[in-house]
Formats: sequence, structure tokens, C-alpha cells
Amino acid sequence: MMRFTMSQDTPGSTATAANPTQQGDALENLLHENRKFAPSEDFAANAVVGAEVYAEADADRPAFWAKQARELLTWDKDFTQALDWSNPPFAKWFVGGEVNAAYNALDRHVENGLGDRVAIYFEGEPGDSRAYTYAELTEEVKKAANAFESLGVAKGDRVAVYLPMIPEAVITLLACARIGAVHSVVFGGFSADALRSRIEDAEAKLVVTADGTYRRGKPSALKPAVDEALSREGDGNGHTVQNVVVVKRNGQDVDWTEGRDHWWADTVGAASAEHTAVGHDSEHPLFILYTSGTTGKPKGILHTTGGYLTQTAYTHKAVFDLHPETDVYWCTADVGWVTGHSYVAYAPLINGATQVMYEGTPDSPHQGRWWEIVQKYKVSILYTAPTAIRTFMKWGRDIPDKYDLSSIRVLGSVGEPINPEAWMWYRDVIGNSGAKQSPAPIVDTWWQTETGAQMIAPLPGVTATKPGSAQVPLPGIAVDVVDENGASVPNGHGGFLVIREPWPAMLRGIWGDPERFKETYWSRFETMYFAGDGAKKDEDGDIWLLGRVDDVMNISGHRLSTTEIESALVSHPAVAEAAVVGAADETTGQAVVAFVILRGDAVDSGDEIVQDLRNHVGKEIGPIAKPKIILVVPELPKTRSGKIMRRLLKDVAEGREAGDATTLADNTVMAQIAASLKK
Ligand code: 6R9
Repeated sequence: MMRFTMSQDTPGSTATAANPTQQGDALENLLHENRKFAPSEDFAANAVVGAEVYAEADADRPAFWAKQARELLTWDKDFTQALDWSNPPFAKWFVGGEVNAAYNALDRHVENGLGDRVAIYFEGEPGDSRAYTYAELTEEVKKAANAFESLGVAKGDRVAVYLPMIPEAVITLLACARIGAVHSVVFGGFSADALRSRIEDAEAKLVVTADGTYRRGKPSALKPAVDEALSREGDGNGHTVQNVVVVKRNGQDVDWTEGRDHWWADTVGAASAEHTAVGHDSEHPLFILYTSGTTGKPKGILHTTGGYLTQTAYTHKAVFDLHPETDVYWCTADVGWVTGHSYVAYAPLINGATQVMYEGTPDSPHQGRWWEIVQKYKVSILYTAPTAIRTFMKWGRDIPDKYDLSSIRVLGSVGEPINPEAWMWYRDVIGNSGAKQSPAPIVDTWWQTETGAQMIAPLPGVTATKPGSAQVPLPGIAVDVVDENGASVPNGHGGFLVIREPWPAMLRGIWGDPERFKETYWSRFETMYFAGDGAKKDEDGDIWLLGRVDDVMNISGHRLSTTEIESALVSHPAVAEAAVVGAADETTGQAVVAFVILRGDAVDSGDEIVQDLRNHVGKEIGPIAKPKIILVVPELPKTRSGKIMRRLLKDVAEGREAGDATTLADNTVMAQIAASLKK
């Protein structure tokens, strides 16, 4: 059962940062984190955005966004109205405006004399590399646009994209956007079944894929999944795909369907490099991206053009303090996820930035690969996920310490709450390399596939950052934490994260299912968007994300966050990673069950370490938070975007056969856990 109750006065909710381990403060572990790091004077003085933006945005939100839209984008036709909210929850932004995403990401930079600036430094896993200037990337996108049109793709048609992290992925997305086709990227790690259901739901006309990619030094195939997806009859009338374009990446043998399959080099390579972009309506669909919900059927999150481009570009500039002339930006997300859409394919190029794109895994061919890349390209802005940071912690600081990371000046985090220990490690080890006057600021960015762009994050030249907190709604964004009746909670209290006002990059719906859109996001609180996350306001009013509300546990009537207990466990020197679930318990309702991975150098002393960890949690949070059971495991089940699948761990904790594990990054993990528990 999902629990939506969250009491307004959780024990200890009035705790202050000064009394970290007092008993009554059981639930306030994260709020005890009272370190604060103000931006250096130098950083603040050179920051692209100052504190005045908050007041400016508060004075008139739509006007603030209209200003950003006109400053950051070149419109073919100016808009007449910033926001039309006459039919909530269906918003229209920049009404009447016409804009072309690809023109804004490419052609205009070339026209402005920036054609020779590097747009993408591509680094292949086997060590091949290639730089694309803005002029070159523009030419490739024009060719791809012509090629797709010659294959019958027209404005409004859907194109399924099943590609690895190679430049053709960005080229494909921008080519679709250029001609007004709606892309639907399916992450390369998803199965043929998942691909087929997404192709069918969106009724895609074209699929763009590759023979394969490289994974940990070995070729890894993609095309067979496309062949399989297209060979089966679906639930409905079968698929709508007419053509498949195949990038040759790893050269492995592929099956070929004559008439349907075309090599990228033959179609795109042979196409004309002349293509004029025309403006599309501001509300023209840009893409669909499927994301899992609480039910089995993935939701096709729909984003449109003008508002999405405006907010992604603004946040990319403001949150990362982007200086496009000098910065080298690297977002490690795969294009299969929303971060790879907003902060790889669109915003950096709209802003004329130079970015790094890496195809492979962080440990191929060695565990220093990322840091080698940072050193090679002098990366100055790095944007990654806490799960990656904790993995590097596990591998040890001596690995990054071997490289020159002194170019780094801003660090970003996204995807899940970042525990204070990982935050501090990120700052001290990655952000403080070389002879820096002060370590690079960390921006913890909260947002979702549905929000399209960052919503809560510090501004690095303005905010005094706090380890583990995303802190402040961005200018022009109305975020709040409310109780179960929708009333704003006072500082020091927890509740549900909501968004009170429409924002430019908000989802416009669920593809083909307007009712589900209303039901999922707009029915819990009538006039507010319900994000599905729990959050707390600290005494300063700063926001701390506590994980999905479906992960909130109720132990003997006390609310406990999985995140808080995980954070406590990970703060123990022997623990590398931890996942906590609430398992059904006859006496207490739910009981805390923890799964931990020990650090390489920690000794698994069996009962002793378990007792030690229980005591540690008791000390960090309070006796009620002590896990009833702690299981030492070799791995944790994670999705390909790095999220722990607690549902599967809950099955283990409750003694059930583990449920559907098809979206796991590594499908052997559940067997590894089962084997380790039998020992
Ligand atoms: C961008 C992305 C969205 C969910 C979201 C929340 C979690 C993302 C977070 C964070 C705490 C952050 N999440 N960023 N939690 N702090 N900085 O990840 O989109 O894949 O749709 O996931 O991820 O639970 O609701 P998506």
C-alpha cells in the first residue's frame, strides 16, 4: 500500500542544527547537517546570474520567463502572450510564437561567427575521439533532416531513437526538431519488448539505431532488439514503422531487411547539406520520453518547444554559471534519459557551449577513465549523479587524485538525493584538485522527466550551499512543501513537494492519455502539481528532498525516510552503499530492512559489523530508526539511470519471490543477492 500520510508534527521536527544527536531529534538526521559554504568572492563577482533575479521573477513570473525567452532564443515570430493558463492543467507558453530548436542550437551560432567553436568533443569507449565544430554539426543535422524527409518523415510524425551515446544521437534529435518530427528516445539498455511497446504507443514511422556500441571493452549489439521489436505482432494492429536508419558504430554483423533498413552513411551521408529551418509553433510537440510510473504501463511524457527550450537554456546558464567562451561542460547522462535530452542535446547547444560526450562506462579500460577525460579536455563544469559519486568513493580517492582536475569550477548533481558524505567527497576530492583558492561549488539540482528542466537548485554565485540539500526553487519557479491537506508547512517541517504555478518546461501531458495526466499529477492536490517526492523545509526554509513518497516508511506510527537511514548508514566508514526498505511487520506496521555493500577495505565480520551498523544508525538518527535487519550484499538492484529499485528489495525483505526485474541495469543482481543471503 502506498502511504500518503505524513504527520505535520513528526517527532523532533522542531530540532535545530545545534543538537545533532539528541534523542528526540530522531528524524532530523539530514537537518543536523549544518555546514554551509558561501561562494568565494571571486566566483560571485564573475557569476552570470546574481541575487536580483529572485525578486525580478517574483514580481511577475510570466514576464520574467518572457524576458528569458526573448533573450535566449531567436524567434521566427514573436509571441503575443507569455502564458495561457485558462484551461488548467493544460498550459500554453509563449502563445503565437514560432521558433526552431535546431536553428537556435546550431545555425544561428554559425551565422554569429562561432562556426569554428567546438560543439562536441566525442570520446568513444575504445579510445577513438572526434571533435565537431558548430559548423560541422550544423551540416550533419541539415543532412539528417533531408535524409529523414526523403524517407517520408513529415512534421508531427514520430521517430523512435535507439542509439548509444554517440554524436549521431544528438544529430538525430536535432534533425527531428528541425523538421518538426517528434522524437521518442528509448534508452539503449531497454529490451526489445520495451522498445516495441514504446514504438507502438507513439506510432513511430522511423527508427534510428546503430549496429551496436561498446560496453566495458566489448561490442554490445543494438540492432537485433530493433529487428525483434519490429518482427512481432503487437497488442494492437502491429507497428507503423516504415524505415530503419542504422549507424555503423562497432562494425558487428547485422541482419538486414531490404527496403526497410538503410545505413546512416548511405542515406544521411549522401543527403544534401542545404536545409532551411522554419519556425514551429511554440506549443508544437518536441519529444515524447517514456518514464515509469506506479503502474506497469510507462507514461509517454510530452514536451513542447518554446517553453522547454527557454527553461532548459536559462537553467543551464544560471545554475552552471555558464561562460560559453571559456567553459568546457560535461554532463555524463545518457541521451536515453531526460537529463541527456535537456542538458546534452538541447540546452548546451542553445547556449553555444562546448561539451564533452562519452560513450562508455566509467571503469573502461580503467577506473580513472572519467578523470582522464576531465584532464584531457579541461572540463570546467561536471554534471553527474550521486550513484556515480558513491561508486568513485568506493573505488577510492587515489584514483582521481592521479589526474589534474584543476579545470573544474562547478559540480552538478542530479537524479536522487545526494547524501552529505558523497557531497563532501565530491567537493573535497573532485572539486578541490590543484591549487584552488576555494573548492568548486556544488549545485544539487532537483527536477523530473515531467518538469523538463531544473526546478530546485542553488545558484553557485549566490547561494551558500548545504551538503545534501537542493535548497531553493529557481527564479520563476513556485515550489512548496505542503501537508496532506495542501497547506504549506512551516519551516522545520516535512510534507509533499508540490509546484504551485505553471512553469515553461512543464510536461504538456501524457501521450494519448489526457485523463492519466490529470489523475497522476493534478488530483492529489487540486490546483497544484504533485511531484511524488517527500521534502522538508529546514529552519532557513531551504528544501531537502527525502525521496519518493512511496519510499516513506511508517514504523510504529513514526515517519522515517529511507533516504535518512541510508544516509546514516553510508556515513559509517565501512559502508559503500546502502538501500533501505520498509518491510511489513506484524507489530510495528513496517520495519526497517537495510541492504548494505561494504567498502572494499572493510572486513565483513558478520554479526559484529551488523551490530555496529545498527548502533551507528541509532546514534545518528535515534533508536527507532535502527534497522531490524541488515543484510550485507555484493550489489544493489538499480535501473539504468542509477535508481535503486527498492520494490525488488522489499520483495526480498518480505520473503517473496522478487517481482519484475526487467528494467534492471544488471539482471544478475537479484541472483547475486539471493546467493549471498543463502550463505
Ligand atoms: C532528472 C531526473 C525524477 C525523480 C524525482 C526525485 C529524484 C531527481 C533529485 C532527486 C533528490 C535531486 N531526483 N533529482 N531527488 N535530489 N537532486 O532524475 O528525472 O528520472 O524523471 O527522476 O528523481 O525522486 O522525482 P527522473
